Amino acid sequence: MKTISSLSKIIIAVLLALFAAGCGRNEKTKTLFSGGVIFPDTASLATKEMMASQVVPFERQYEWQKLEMTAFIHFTVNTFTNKEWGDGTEPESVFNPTEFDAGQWVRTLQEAGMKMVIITAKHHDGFCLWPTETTEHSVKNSPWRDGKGDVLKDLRSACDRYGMKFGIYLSPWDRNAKSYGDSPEYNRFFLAQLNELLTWYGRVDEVWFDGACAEGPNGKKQEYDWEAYYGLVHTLQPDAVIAVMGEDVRWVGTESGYGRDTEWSVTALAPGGKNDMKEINGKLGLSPSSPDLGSSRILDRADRVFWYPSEVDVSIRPGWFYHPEEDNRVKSVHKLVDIYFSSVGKNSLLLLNVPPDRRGLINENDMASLKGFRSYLDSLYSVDMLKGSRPYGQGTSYAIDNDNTTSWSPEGKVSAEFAAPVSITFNVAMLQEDITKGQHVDSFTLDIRKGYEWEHLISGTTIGYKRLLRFPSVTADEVRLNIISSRGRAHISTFSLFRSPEIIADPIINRDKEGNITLLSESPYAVIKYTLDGSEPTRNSPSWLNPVALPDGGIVKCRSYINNMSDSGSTCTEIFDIAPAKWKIVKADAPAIGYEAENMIDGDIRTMYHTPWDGEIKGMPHEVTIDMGEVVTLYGFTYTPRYDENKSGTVERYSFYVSEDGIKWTNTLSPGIFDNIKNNPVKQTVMFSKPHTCRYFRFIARTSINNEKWVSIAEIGVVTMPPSVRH
Ligand code: FUL
Repeated sequence: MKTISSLSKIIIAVLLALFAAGCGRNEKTKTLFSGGVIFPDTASLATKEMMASQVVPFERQYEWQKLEMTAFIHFTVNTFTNKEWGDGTEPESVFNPTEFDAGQWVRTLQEAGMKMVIITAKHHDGFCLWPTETTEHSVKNSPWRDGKGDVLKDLRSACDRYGMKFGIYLSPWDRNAKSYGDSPEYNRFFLAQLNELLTWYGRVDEVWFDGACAEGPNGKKQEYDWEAYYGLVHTLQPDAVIAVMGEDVRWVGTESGYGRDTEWSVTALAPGGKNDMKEINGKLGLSPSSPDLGSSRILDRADRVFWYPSEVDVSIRPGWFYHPEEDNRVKSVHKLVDIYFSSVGKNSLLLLNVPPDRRGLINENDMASLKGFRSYLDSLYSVDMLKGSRPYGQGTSYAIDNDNTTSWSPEGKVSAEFAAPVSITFNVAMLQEDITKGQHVDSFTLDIRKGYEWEHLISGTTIGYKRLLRFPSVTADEVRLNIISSRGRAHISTFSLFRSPEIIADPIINRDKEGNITLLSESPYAVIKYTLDGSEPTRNSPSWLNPVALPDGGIVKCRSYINNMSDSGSTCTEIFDIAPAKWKIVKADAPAIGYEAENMIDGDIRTMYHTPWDGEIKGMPHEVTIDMGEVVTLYGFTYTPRYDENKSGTVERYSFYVSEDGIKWTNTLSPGIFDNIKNNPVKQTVMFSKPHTCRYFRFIARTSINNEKWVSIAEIGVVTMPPSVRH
């Protein structure tokens, strides 16, 4: 932290322009609606907005929101089979962590600032991490601790040791249970599992029901008894929130880590999985991924609203489970900080997944990123420059809460001033509403005054539980918060200003079609040091100046240095296979204009091949055949989904053939599926069970994530490096 400079008076004027005049008048008698409210049939939009602003969280939702950051642990047979979704046929014998230590997980996560740990007690493969009495498919039939181990028990006692809350993820979709699809029987089985989890391990603070299910059109159709599931949780663990396919906590709608800019915790989206709720959402055309769930435009069409706050779940690695080839792809401190500002800073709770490895430990690389993340946060929040200052001025009503943070509920158009003892330079603002009184603010701006001139600093929309804003450093004599519009009287509980430590952007590693590597930095004046032999880049490594040729593939590691080489960012790694320099498209369905087939072999993930989506179009399957121009040994292939936000045409089911002569073809694997690509559309690497010598390959897209007739491919690539070299 730099020191705070010369003494000056900081005045913060709060201008409030509440759109509904007089709405605060009855503040003391205002009715609050816990959890949600149904509008009267005749309600006008203004009435709906007012009623929506009176919706407040249930106590358990409020307690949950205050945690801000929680952790996910994805751990099961997939950890050992290297899969994202097991199919339920995995033998129990594969589950055998060699150095299992739940204490190490909880200590690491607690030190990183997480307040709860949620474990995948059972993922889609059906394997239970606790010695359940409901199935044989559990730890008790694994070699781990001779079948005497219980992951949940160890986790529970570690949570007690480190003062962490404890949550469970139980996948309704179960690919192992024989009864799955026989609805009443499976519901009984699921309730029995839930009952064990909610009674054997003490207090549970979050129950996470996943919505995923990928059984094909001919697969089993299970009707879940949500009513009974929720009822059991409420009876056995009344303080636990039920998340995602639950009624208390909403999935933000993406697994990228980035929440909405405008995030209302009061939504027209109806919570949970029950049929009446699904019907409401069907009528409004809403899903958790809809861009807008709570604006006035949506309220206008809705007949009720709910307190349904958002949870941003994201993995510290590309996948949810541990994969050794992702050891180099752990999110950097820079990325984690970015995610923090886009989740916690946008009225959401961050649920960060940190998957233990095959030893049963959180990997060293993940620990390093978490450590850096925590020290960033400590440094960011070390000095609240407005701490202790209090609003004053005519017409201001205010209160100072126990934390000595600023809390005020101005009514009408008033100005309030804050006095701080010293002048400040800052680049982060934090605002909070007291959500126990509802969410009100719809838009606001911050202004600063330097000398005699006021200037606009930044605008924002919703605040909610917490809003963080970042901007280039400013020094100001006065700061003004303008509430531009609000659903009734605002209740601002915190207004703080901080100075963020400098954080070095990750270098971006690109390779073109010919195989030339370019390294880019967003940090001005950064010097990028790199290596090509797998070693860690240091000050003494070569500096990147011009493109470096890497047509045959290899490993690029690089790192940005700033401040005369005294500070550096995280190491970024990219493993490249052979460049598509000699590749030719032999066959591909005609592209939509501007989305040529060549785009999928140009090394640029920002361009894509896309088949037409309009008019008379050819449906699935779409087939592409590529001539690599030379005979190579293939160990697998890669598919990179389109880069933009719109994921339309992303492939889900596929086949992959190879050929030496372009005439005789070999099928490399039975038709495959990119597990979880719909929610987590990252680059997919598929390894074959044995290598194939070939010059041509054929990728057949059989279905896309939303069953569209068209296909989109940003890049298609091959794996010619044996797995032993890649890790
Ligand atoms: C998804 C699942 O399918 C993923 O495997 C992961 O568990 C994620 C948190 O939720 O729906």
